[in-house]
Amino acid sequence: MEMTLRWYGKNFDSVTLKEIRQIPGVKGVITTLYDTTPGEVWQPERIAALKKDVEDAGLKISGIESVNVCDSIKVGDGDRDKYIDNYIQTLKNLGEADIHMVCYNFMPVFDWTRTELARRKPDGSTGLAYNQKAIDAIDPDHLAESVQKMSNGTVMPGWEPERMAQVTKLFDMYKDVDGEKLFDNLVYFLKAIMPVCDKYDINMAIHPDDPAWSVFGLTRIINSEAGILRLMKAVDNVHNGVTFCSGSYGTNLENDLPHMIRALGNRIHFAHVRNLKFNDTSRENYDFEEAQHLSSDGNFDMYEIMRALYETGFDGPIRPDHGRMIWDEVDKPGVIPGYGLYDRALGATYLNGLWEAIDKAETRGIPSGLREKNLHK
Ligand SMILES: [Mn+2]
Repeated sequence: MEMTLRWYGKNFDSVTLKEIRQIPGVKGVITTLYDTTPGEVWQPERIAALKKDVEDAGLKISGIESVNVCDSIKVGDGDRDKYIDNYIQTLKNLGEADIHMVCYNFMPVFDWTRTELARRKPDGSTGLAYNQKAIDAIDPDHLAESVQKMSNGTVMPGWEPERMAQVTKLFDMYKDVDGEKLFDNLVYFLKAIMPVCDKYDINMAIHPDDPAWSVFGLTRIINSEAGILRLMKAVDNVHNGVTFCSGSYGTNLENDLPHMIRALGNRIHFAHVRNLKFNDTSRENYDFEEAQHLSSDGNFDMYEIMRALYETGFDGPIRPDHGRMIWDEVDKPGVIPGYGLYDRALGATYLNGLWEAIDKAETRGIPSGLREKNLHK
């Protein structure tokens, strides 16, 4: 595996490339052209400039998160072939720039959904959280006001007031798109882009729905083992692969994360590894918050997740995922919720430690006599 950090680009991210390079074991970044619109072709000179920024700092581009897929492709309207051609051109331009991993998602209208961006924990740090009651209190006819109230005035990415007028139109676009239609449109898109991925060896890595169920009546399909394996089979090409995001698949406790990793095997091209802490798992008051990466701080066994990745021979980029805000970082201008420096750096270090321990136990071996003796203590 290759440890990386997500970086939004020098005009958008409060974290600098110099800071990222100083995190032990981090050699690359996962980045994007944050100010492009879904559907637009990424121009070679802009990709080259981004690459130069990263390489001048002594790092490499380990992959793109994300090249977003526009709504025409997702709903499969009359413009989709035009936008697929644009997407193919973007992939070609990335391939020419020696970039070989592209993360994307196929969620209608909204990307990830949380109800709080800064829930305070007992130690004074803050993190993102989800509460079902807050979601259920939203009146779909007054989405903008409800969401603002819900997030205490902080605006979630993708929920900006100026986008809200558009959102009503978007909901309308998706009103006849059920799970089967969305799946067919995704397969259509993937089949169309596989030739350029084959030519440039680009690994497409679909990000799961977050949370792992449908929200606001919009259908979502990439949120379970059966769903993702169905997609792998429908377009059976190694370049049709997965971003394994533990914090997204893991929102549904029925998803057995290590089992999913082993089932997906070499189709995992990118990993987001983070922990969640569940406070209530009843249907009406389902509540979880993003926890520190450590196993003991949340509900996931991080060792088992890393061990499953190790055992499948995972060699792609991996990154710690959303971090908490600690050490007063929240006051830094431009800091993106979940994407501060410090807690993600701690996450990277912890994941590197787990990986080293797993690797050394495997490659050095533990004398079996000793193992047995300890087991029976
Ligand atoms: Mn993720």
